[in-house]
Amino acid sequence: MEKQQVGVIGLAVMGKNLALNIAEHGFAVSVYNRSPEKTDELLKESEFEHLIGTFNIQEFVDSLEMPRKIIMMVKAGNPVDDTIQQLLPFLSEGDIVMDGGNSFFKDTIRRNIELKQKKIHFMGIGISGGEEGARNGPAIMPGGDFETYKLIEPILNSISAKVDDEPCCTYIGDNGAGHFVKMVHNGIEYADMQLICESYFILKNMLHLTPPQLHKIFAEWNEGELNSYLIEITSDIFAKKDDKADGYLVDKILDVAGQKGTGKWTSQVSLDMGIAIPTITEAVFERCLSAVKGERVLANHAIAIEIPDIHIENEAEFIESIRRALYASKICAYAQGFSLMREASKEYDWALQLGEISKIFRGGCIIRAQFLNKIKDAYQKDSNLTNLILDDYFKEILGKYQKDWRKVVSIAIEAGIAIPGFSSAISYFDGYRTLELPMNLLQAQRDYFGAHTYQRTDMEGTFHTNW
Ligand code: NBP
Repeated sequence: MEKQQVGVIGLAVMGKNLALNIAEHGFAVSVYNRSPEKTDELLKESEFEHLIGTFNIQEFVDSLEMPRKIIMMVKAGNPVDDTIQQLLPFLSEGDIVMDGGNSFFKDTIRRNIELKQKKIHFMGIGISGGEEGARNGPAIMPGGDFETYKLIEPILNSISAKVDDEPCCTYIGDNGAGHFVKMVHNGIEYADMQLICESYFILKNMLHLTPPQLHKIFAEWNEGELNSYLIEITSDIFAKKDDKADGYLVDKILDVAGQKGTGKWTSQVSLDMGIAIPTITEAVFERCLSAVKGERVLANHAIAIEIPDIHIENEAEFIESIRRALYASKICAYAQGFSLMREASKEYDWALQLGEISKIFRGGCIIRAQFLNKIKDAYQKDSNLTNLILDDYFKEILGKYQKDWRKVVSIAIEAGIAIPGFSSAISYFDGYRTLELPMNLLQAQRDYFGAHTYQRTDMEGTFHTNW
């Protein structure tokens, strides 16, 4: 029997759709899943003769041409190690094992080393776009040896999303680079979603807008510089009527957010590296805060404070100010994510091409947005750009929008509306551009209680004072 070109292990939402996508692009695919029901299900759904099901690991591996190209789409964590262990006895030198799940990049670095010792090529491949992306074209972030990447590039390019006919797939860097970039993508996604939710929160609570009105506003925003997948789906969400009761579905959904961990990892890694990503981290914290609904209900009853009722004179003007505040905050959130990637590139010697990364984020993935073209342009102008907010375009926008941004943040705080994303973003902007922060006092405090020493502005050296 002729051998198959690619194998996919793990046929839950992502693996199933990725296998169909690969088959649709003409590649002969073998699939395998631990529980056979999912394999049966996929075979029933598939219309491709060159997509074949296998029901044990040996049959799966034997069905593939050499060097074998195997994409794992199993749950991140131990299942990835388990699957590798199950594959190993049947693999040959030079075979390529790819992990397309959301693995933690340090696990990917470890697996890369372990498999290299066994002469198996291991690639950590970030795949973004959820179910729809996996089926119709995701953004793909491959990390590992460049030579191995070249062997799988034709497959990855053909199944990826395309923007202006260019594949949303590019080699990211060695070992864990692909999974690192996918992790930061998700961190940025957390912040982007949080900022959109805060805009909604202000519009809903201060202007008392209804879902159809919100639908219209977000649809209009999607026509301009905020144009993005997340704004588009937000507009759609506001239009959705409840099919179980009267009204709109968004109003019936419990305000408790879930999370799977990639946002948390991004924040944890940023703390380890000492890079400030407050807007991304606030987005993680806000999901945590939302999760303690019981405590929040108690607090709501216990804390009876008077909140001023603020009347907005010019609604249209205020809506435009919120749009500007959202765009400015979004720029800061992306600047934070890209700063983290810049630092990681140095720390792990990945030589990340931030312009190329912003290019592949333009299609397939959840944060796809017109605005990524501006990030691409910024890095094309200066590949060593220290921080996105120093680029001419972003600098100009932040300068132009800062008045509205400040107004929205202060009115929302006055009105008792929690906006951790907006306020952390503007504090990041102000902190980053401020010549003298109050850390002179902090250094004095540290020296006072812990003899931690300090430096002076007027002389060289390290000083300690007996306070
Ligand atoms: P899940 O993350 O829900 O994982 C389910 C798959 O893992 C099933 O095929 C399951 O097999 C398999 N599996 C488990 Br659990 N333990 C295993 C083990 N010990 N050995 C072998 N297989 C095992 O699937 P998903 O939502 O399709 O996501 C797959 C990967 O892609 C994850 O890393 C995820 O984080 C990532 N991702 C997901 C999305 C998304 O939108 N869902 C987007 C981007 C990336 P079984 O059927 O036998 O239980």
